Amino acid sequence: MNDTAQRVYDHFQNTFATEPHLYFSPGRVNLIGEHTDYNDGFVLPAAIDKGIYLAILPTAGEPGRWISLDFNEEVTPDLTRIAPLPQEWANYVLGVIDQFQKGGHTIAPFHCVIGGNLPVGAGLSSSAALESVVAYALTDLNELDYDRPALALLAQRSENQFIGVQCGIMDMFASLMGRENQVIRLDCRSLDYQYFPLHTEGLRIVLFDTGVKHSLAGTEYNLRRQECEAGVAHLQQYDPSIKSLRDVSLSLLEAHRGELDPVVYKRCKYVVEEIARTLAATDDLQRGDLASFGTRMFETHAGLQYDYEVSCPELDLLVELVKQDAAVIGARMMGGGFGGCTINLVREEAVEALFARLATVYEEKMGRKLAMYNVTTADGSNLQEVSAPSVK
Ligand code: GAF
Repeated sequence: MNDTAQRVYDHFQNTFATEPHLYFSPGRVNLIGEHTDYNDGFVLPAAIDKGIYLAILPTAGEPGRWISLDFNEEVTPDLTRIAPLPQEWANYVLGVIDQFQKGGHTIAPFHCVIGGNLPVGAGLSSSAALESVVAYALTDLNELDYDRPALALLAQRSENQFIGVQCGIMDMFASLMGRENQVIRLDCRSLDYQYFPLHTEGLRIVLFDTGVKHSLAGTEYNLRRQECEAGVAHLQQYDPSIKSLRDVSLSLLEAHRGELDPVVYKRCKYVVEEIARTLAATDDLQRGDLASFGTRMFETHAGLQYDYEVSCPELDLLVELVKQDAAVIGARMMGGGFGGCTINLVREEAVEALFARLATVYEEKMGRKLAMYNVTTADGSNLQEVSAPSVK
């Protein structure tokens, strides 16, 4: 077990004087296909080796105590009357239980300890990892009949309904379905998926963390979704078979540009282009054409910066600084936006020097420290093998 897993396990043991089950769900990166999931488009994520650990055991009937190591908080929720709590992290757990209850299942009280090694707010999907680990563990412990894609849908509904973020399916799907050394090409409409090996010999996937998360992220995210829906609602009069931006061609959009609010037009243009770009980028990967793949990453960033307007000065600076660097094949902001990380494809031998250069300029211009994470892909949600109990 790694340090985090051990810490979570030991804390449970020390608090409850008994041995829990230990589950893990990973965070994710997304190579390309941003803000396409809730438009029924395609995404290309992979699960990573960092995420959330959950030590859990049903109680003998008494109310369950839930402990978050990262937030240093404890709650004892009443599962017979589920209502949001002031402790935000606990709502991600409650939202999942709420969905199981809506599906007709009774979830008995449990004790749990939660802890992670995923930087919170870095855009690596710590909330989806938490929802996924709870959904997976409760399914396993209660022998419920949900497969992994069904759990991803359940976790997405819990975030939409209980947390109020109208997110798509990508993050939960990647967390539950990830595979070591593979990226997932997911059709977010049908949930058809394929695994692709990542042939990036000589290259590394590197994340540069801005260390910021601007507060408008949640509201702007939901607004983007509404703007996309407004575009779809207008274009449906010309083609009633249109259900989402996935069904809109660039030529149809251009033909009706003048009728659309200019902001709605820009949002739709980005999404329509990004869906096509993601498919083309997947072909690049399969052909091993990483140069073309990298160029598309830069194009995605420009679209997110100027048309979708979900970037921020910190992310833009980090992408700008690597554009002319021959060691960087491609780079862009990743995830919902307004902070978090950029994802970069970098020649292995140049990673350290690149980080040193960026960190200096970033601190000079933004007055903040830059963090770097090297990404290792990993398997999705699982029950952890627990080494001999470490008695303290
Ligand atoms: C966030 C959301 F949770 C995802 O569903 C996705 O829309 C992403 O932003 C943008 O691609 O991570």
